[in-house]
Amino acid sequence: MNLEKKISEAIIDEYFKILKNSLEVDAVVVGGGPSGLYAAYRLAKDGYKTVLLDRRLSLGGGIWAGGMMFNVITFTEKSKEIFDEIGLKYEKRGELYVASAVELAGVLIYNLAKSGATILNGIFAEDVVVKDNKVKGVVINWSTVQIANLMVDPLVISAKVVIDATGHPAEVVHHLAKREKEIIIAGEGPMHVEVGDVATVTNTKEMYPGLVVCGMAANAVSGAPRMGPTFGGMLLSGKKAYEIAKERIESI
Ligand code: 48H
Repeated sequence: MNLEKKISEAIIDEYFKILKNSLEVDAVVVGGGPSGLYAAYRLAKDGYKTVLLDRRLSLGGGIWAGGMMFNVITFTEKSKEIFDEIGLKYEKRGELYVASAVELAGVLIYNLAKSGATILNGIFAEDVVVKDNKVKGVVINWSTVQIANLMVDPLVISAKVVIDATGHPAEVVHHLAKREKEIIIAGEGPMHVEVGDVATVTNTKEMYPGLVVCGMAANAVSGAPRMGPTFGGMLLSGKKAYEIAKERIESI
């Protein structure tokens, strides 16, 4: 019995099964921060074939570090319901609610993992597929290829809808904007918590047929302010992205 061979074979077979099953899906969510994790979880929970990509190995994006690496996050009354829905433990502190950043990341990742979504970590979206003036998928590669600055041609995941949940850099929208001159990126505004937290939801939209932008990326492309370590808007934005994506998928 060669157990070493069996372990390697099991990993290779299982991963290739996952990858092959991800080549044509309903939704690709690029970015596993709070907004992307929530959007992907809801889509997969509804039965849509969903892939979430993150260039890092660990999902969670900016959640873990709370504010300046103090691993506590905040949210306000208007988003309390969504934190109840995901089952997060929190405490009231004046007009704010506070919770463990680690627990929030854990709960969102756990919900996603149980939802049936495919999680491809260590893989990034380096471009989009555009056909007939619609985004039809993402061009993917290993993050290590990017880190090592290697010249390696990518592969593709086809999707009915792509969600840009890449946070401050709004990477997917930027890739598209390089070619589609009608896409104007206004850039992120300076800190204004009350405005920024609401604007991230208002700015969650279908930027281009087949491409939805959410979370911090939604403000980064719309010229709206940042909001610091408060996460209610992020989850509500993920929820709105899920609703828009669902409508798009159903319309095809
Ligand atoms: C694959 C990618 C790619 C790519 C990036 O930044 P995030 O946490 O995203 P959001 O928008 O859900 O949450 C923002 C929040 O964390 C935050 O930063 C806040 C509230 N800031 C306020 C302020 O004032 O600063 O996560 C984005 C994720 C990360 O995990 C990246 O690794 C990943 O996306 N990512 N994955 N392909 N091209 N680009």
